[in-house]
Parts: sequence; C-alpha cells; structure tokens
Amino acid sequence: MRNKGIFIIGVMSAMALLAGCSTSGSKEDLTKYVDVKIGSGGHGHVFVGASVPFGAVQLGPTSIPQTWDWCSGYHESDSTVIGFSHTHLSGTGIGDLFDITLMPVTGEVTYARGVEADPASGLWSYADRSREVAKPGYYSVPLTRYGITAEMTSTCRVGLSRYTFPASEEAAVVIDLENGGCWDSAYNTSIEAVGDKAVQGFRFSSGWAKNQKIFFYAEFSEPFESFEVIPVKERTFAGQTNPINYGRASFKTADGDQVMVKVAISPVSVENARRNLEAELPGWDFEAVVSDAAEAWNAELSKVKIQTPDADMRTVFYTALYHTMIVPSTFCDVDSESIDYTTYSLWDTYRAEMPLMTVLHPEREADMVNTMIRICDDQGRLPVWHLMGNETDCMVGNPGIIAVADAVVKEVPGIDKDKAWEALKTTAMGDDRGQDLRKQYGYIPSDLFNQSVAYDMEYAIADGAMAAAAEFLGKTEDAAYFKERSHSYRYYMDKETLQARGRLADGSWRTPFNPYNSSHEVTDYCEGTAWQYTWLVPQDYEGLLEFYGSKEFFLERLDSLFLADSTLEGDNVSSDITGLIGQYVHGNEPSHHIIYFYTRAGKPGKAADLVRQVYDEFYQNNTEGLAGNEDAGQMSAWFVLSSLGFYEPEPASTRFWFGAPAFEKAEVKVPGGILRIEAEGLDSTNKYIREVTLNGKKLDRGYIEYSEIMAGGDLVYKMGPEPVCWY
Ligand SMILES: [Ca+2]
Ligand SMILES: [Ca+2]
Repeated sequence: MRNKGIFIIGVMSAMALLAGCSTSGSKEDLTKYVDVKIGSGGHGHVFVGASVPFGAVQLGPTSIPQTWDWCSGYHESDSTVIGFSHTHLSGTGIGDLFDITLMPVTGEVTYARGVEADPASGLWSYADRSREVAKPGYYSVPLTRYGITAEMTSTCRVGLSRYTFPASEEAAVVIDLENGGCWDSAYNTSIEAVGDKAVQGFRFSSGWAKNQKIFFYAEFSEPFESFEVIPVKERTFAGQTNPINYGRASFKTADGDQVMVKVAISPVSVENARRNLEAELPGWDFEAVVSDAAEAWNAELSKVKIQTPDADMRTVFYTALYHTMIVPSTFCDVDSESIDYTTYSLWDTYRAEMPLMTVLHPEREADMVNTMIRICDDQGRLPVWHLMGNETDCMVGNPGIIAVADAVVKEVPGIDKDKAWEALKTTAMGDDRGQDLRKQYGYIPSDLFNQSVAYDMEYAIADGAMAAAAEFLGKTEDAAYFKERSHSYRYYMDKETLQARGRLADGSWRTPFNPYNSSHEVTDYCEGTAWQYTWLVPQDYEGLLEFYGSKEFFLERLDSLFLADSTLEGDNVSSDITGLIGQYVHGNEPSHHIIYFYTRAGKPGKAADLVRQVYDEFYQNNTEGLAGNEDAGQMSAWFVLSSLGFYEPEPASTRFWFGAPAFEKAEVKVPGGILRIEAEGLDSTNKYIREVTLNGKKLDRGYIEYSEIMAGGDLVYKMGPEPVCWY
C-alpha cells in the first residue's frame, strides 16, 4: 500500500528527488519511474510486455485463463504462459487480439493452449515471475518447463524476440495461429516458410472484432533445420472451411545459444508486413532496439516533468502517463497514404484520454480524428468502439462525436472542419441504436429499449458537444437544435426521487424504482445505478441548477452522492462499479467529471478534498493500484490531468476546471513552449488553491482555457490551508 497522503515530506525533502523540472539538455531516464505492472492485478487489465508509444505491436506473454481479468492476456495472479503474442489490448473490459503467438520450446509438444491441470495437454509453461523484467519497451521472463529465457522488445510494427535455449537437439520456435484473445477464434490461417530463415502468413479471426485480419512476415537470426506446418483443425466461416495451423521452426542448440526472431505485422498484406520489417528493423542489434524503444518512451514521457518529494506518487504519475500511450494503436503500414489508428474505446476515452491527446499530442490527435472521419466515410457514422477495422458498437451513446467535436472547438491543426462537421452531423442524425426512438419521443422510452437512460443521457452529452461545435463553426440553427436535444435527459429527472429514473413510452415512471439497484446490462442504466446517472449531465450545469431549484440544494444533493451508503443491490451487480466514495464510482467512467461540478458551483475546496481522496485511494503504487479497468488510458488520463491541477469535464469544451494540483512543480511541453506549473506552498496543510495567476496576472475564474495551456507560460497556484473561492 502506498503511504497515505501525498504530502509526507520527510527527511527526503531536502534532497527532493526531482523527476525533471528540467534544465535544458537533461536526459533523465523517466522510464525508470514507470512500473508497467501497476494495474496488472485486480481488475486493471493492463497490458504487460514490450511496445513503443501508440505502436501497432504490443508484444508480451499470454496466459491460459482467458476470463474477464485476463483481457490483456496477463494477470498478476497467474504465471502460465501459452506464448508471446504480438497484439494485446490494454485495460479493456472485453478481450480479443493476442495474435501471432510465438512459443520457444524444446522437445515434442502438444499443439494446443492446454489446461493448467495437465501440462501435457498443451505447450504452455510456467513463467518464473521472480526473475521477470518488465519495463517500457522491454520484457523478459524465464520459462521453467523448457529452461528457456524469452526476451522481447519492439518497434512500432515489428516485435523482436530473443530466446536463450539450453542444449537441445529439439529446440524450436512454435508459431501459434490458433489461439487468440479470450472469446476470439481463428477462422482462417496460413503459414509457410520462405527460404530457411523466414516464414509468412496470416491469421483471420472472429471475436469481439467480428472479422479481424492480420498478416505477418517473420525472420529468424539463424537458419532453421526444418520447418513444419501443423494443421490442428478446420473452421467454417461465411460458408468456407479453412485450416487452423501452427508452424514449428526447429533448431539444434548448444547451452546458451540464442535465436532471435522479428515479426512484422500488417492489417493489409504479407507483402506490406515484409516492407514494414525492412523499413523499421533491417538489422539484428537487440540492445539497440531496446534502447530505441526506451528512448521513444522517454521522448513522450518527458513532455511532462514533475517535481515531488513523494516517490510513490512519481511512479503512479509516470505509469499513468505511460498507460495513456499504449492505445489508440497504430493501424497502418509504413508506406500507407494516411496515418491510421485503431482501438478506439471512445465511451471511456472521450472523457479524459482524448482531451489529454489535444494537450500533449495535438499532431497525433489530428491523425486520430482524421482516422475517425475516414471510419465515418466507410461505415456511415463515427466510430463507437472501433477495433482493428471492425465496429463493435460496444457501450452506449455516440462518444465519437464528443472526441471529434472537442478537436474542432480547440482548432487542433490538421483537421478539415467541413469534413469533420459532415461526419458529426451524419452521426448525430442517425437512427441506429435507439436514436429513432429518441427522435420520436424526445427521449428513449425504457419499456422499448434496454439501458434506455444510459443511451439517452450519453446521446444528450454528444448533443451538447454538437451544439458547441456548431456554435464554434457559426452554424446557429444547428447549435440551437442540438442544444435543445441535449436537454433530453430532463425527461428522466424525477422530482420525487431526485434521481434519473427510467420513463416509459406513456410518460409514466419506471416502477418499482431503487437507486441502489444494478443488474449488469439489463437495467435502464449501463454499468451504474441511478445515483451516478443522475449526475451524468456535464453538458448542462444550468439545467441541473434549474432542476434542483437553487445552487444550495444542488450542492446538498451533490454532497449526498458522496455520503450515500455504498451498498449495491441486485441479482447481478455490474463488476464495473468499483472505487466507491458513497455512490460516486471512480472505478468507472460515468462518474469521472462529477467532482468538478464543485468547482463549477464555487466550491473548489470540496473538489480539492475529493480529488485528493481519489488520488489516495484509487491510484496506488502496487499491482492492484487502479480501482477498475484501466480502460484504454481513461483511468490514467483522469489522473494525469487532475494531478496537474485541472480537468476538462464538459464535452467539447475549451475549459479545464481547477481541482487539486498534486505536485510542487510541473512542466508541460506544449506547442507554444513550456507551461510551467507551480503549486506554491503545497503541503499537507496548504492543500487548497487560494489564488491562481497566469503569467503573473490573477485569474478571476475557476478554469484555464485550452489556448492558455497551449501557449505555455507560468501558471501558479497559491496554496492555503482554508477552502476559499477565488473567482
Ligand atoms: Ca481477433
Ligand atoms: Ca470502465
């Protein structure tokens, strides 16, 4: 457990370990502050293995159990390894991928995933976790069954592995094209040798991504003695029956002999995979690739340099920053016409991960948004949860709208505003996923549609984002139309229970009603209860004030959310509801903006207390340090932004509201230079902001503008012991 409190400034403070606050030219290794295993226990579901920022390859171990807590292929509690796969999800609540899985072995093996109770049932081995090394861009672990040490590193599109074998006449590298992630199954595979040092092929699978295609080209450092294709079964898909294969490249090894293999992947073709390999990794210098990967991480991590005496907090911060850069992942070849990304967990990431991109990676944000617009060209609407060329339609609402509109109002360079607006409007005017009912009734009737309140309220947030984008683009009529539509949530706001409550087509309320009830995927809500959904209105603060009748009563009810009993009732309570303070649920996304309502309502001290409570309880320096799924960067992005002292709670807004700066100093690299943040006097007593200055001038508001952040300069929080409102 992390020491309570971020302000324990003991004897260490004199020698306060600076993680930067750089002087020019300092080349500090920030990767040493990243513990990639934070969130690999509990329900964090983070990826553990080697990758580069936003890379196409996430190369790491995959275990036998592939139930919910193994969505990333890895769980702290389990050391079985079926092989090292070249793609993994990070932090998601559903599993897929684990494509192109390599396993170094000795002797004859059974070509199957196998079960832990019977080692002969598969080729899996235990990993010796006591000797595991896991850091940004590098992973290594000994496999106890074979006496082989597996090491791996990566470029963007090529995974490089190095296996150290014992003496064996029957050493081999098995390429497993059968096993994929969790509920995925391969429906067509191909593998063939090219000469005596290379193999190529593909793996097509159906799972969360209904039709996922991945091609590969692999080269070994040594010629293999023989190469064998092992068909294990056939699968029928779309009327065609195809083979499911393993490949085995065999070697004779003396003790300590090393075999390296590089595997390039492509979403397009074997030929493109080969070109990716030639372009990114022509040589065999393993150490150089490890050091390049670390350097790539350092380049991104050094965009934020913090100064804090709290070593745990520093590790939590840089690990969070690292976790915001696993996905969205690259989804194009080196010579592709456009830079495309995938793994868009947008219901999660529109809230903080995508806004963080607009601050730290505006150039990537443009490519990410342009990819989303291309997806809209392709499927007729912006992505909801896009995975490897497939729309999974996972989760509720139209979250792609919010991310695109956010980039529009912030004028992120490199985005065609007309094209963006066209995609936004087409998506917002769609009839799919309950939008037809919403048009007909003004809200989604709860007797006609599952998770009605959740769908509608998320659509209303997207409408708020539409109104903001329309207004920014001077489209007055559209702005008025979407603003009106963004009020649809008001149909659910029940004066009697003071909660967002399901409403039927005839206008009557959902009865019986229990705001503590959760039944996963079968109530009016999605992964939550009425308590959280009542506050899922980041787009209409004024409307909430109107509903409660006064700011005092609004605040009283907001307090009640954090004071309510944390009980959850129901037969099948959603496991996503974790990290509770009262009925505030930090472990899941619908709550993420709520604390910042206090700042909005002139109570920044309350926001500060709660934000600090969240830091202490739900971001800890241990494997179970995250409260719920990491969710493709969202949980981490909340921390990264909040710890700098501000957060963007409103959809498609340029306002970042103040909360609780976690560090004495921070420097953020922005296009305009450096934003130097100082929390003057911050300690365990002086934990409240009493005044904010920007470039020496007092700010008489509770937020900083996006343009002010991006211009760089000096942002000073003057801290004090009393909660006050300075605006
Ligand atoms: Ca798949
Ligand atoms: Ca979640």
